[in-house]
Amino acid sequence: NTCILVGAPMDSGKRRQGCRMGPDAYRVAGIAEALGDLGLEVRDTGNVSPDAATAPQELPNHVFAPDEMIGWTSALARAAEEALPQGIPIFLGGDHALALGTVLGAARHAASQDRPLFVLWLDAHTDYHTPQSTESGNLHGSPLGYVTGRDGFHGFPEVTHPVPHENICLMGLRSVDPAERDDLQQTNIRYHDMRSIDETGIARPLETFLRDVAAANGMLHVSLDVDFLDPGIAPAVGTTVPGGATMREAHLVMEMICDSGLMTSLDLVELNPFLDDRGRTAQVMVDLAASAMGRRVFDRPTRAYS
Ligand code: DIR
Ligand code: MN
Ligand code: MN
Ligand code: MN
Repeated sequence: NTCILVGAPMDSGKRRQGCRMGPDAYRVAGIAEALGDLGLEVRDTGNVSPDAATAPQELPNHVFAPDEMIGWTSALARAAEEALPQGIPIFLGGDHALALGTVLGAARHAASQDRPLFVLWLDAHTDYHTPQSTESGNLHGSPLGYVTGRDGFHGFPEVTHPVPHENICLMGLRSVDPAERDDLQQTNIRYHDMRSIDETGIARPLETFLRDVAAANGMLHVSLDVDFLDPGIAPAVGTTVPGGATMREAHLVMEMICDSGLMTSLDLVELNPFLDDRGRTAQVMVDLAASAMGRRVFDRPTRAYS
């Protein structure tokens, strides 16, 4: 099994800067070593640079860094399409706007394999905005709107293979803008806010989703936003929201993903090392990635997911 590290030092998805330091923070925290210790072959392809692009007039004026956003999206989609045939890419963010590109590329790759793409979105937020619905103008709140094929992303690469809403599962929600909530509720996207996770536990809804991915012979892209985690264990993010996932919940999610054998690509996003406390958030994210890739305390009989 090969792991391909792809740095995306991107800060264009929001006004608060610092996520561009994320890829090197993961490297310093020892992500390659942690994965190598699991017996995986690890290749670090360095950092992606954005394509040159100019946004068209139709994009609303309050959208932040539209040229860079379009350039990152095309470059990262290409990087994802190039990496996926060679192993499991881990995209080292960078803010969550990098997922416009990584999921677009994963969807193209899945289509080329005649397989459906599924997306697990671990986040405090739903990230379902369009350039028109976003109040902040920060497109890190829009990747799921883009990859599901919503209108309004003028000048962005065409979404030729939109991800079906029923193939997307969001977990960890606790900060949802009114426009996103109303639009999401018109769809059959799967969402689990923190209240429902408190009521059912996190394992049961995840297992249901993973079974459906397996039954459809799907590819699975996992997008892990630092703010999925409780700020107490993960302070290095610009948009902390109290009441997030515990280390135990996040760890369980990652080990179940590993057991399923279904994950084909992973985003680690929104780490802002400028806000960290002696590197501990970077370390938590590296530990979670290692768990998703096979680090474990004891072996367990592999669950039958098909
Ligand atoms: C907020 C923040 N919903 C926005 N989104 C974030 O600006 O649209 N997503 N932080 O992870
Ligand atoms: Mn996010
Ligand atoms: Mn978030
Ligand atoms: Mn672990």
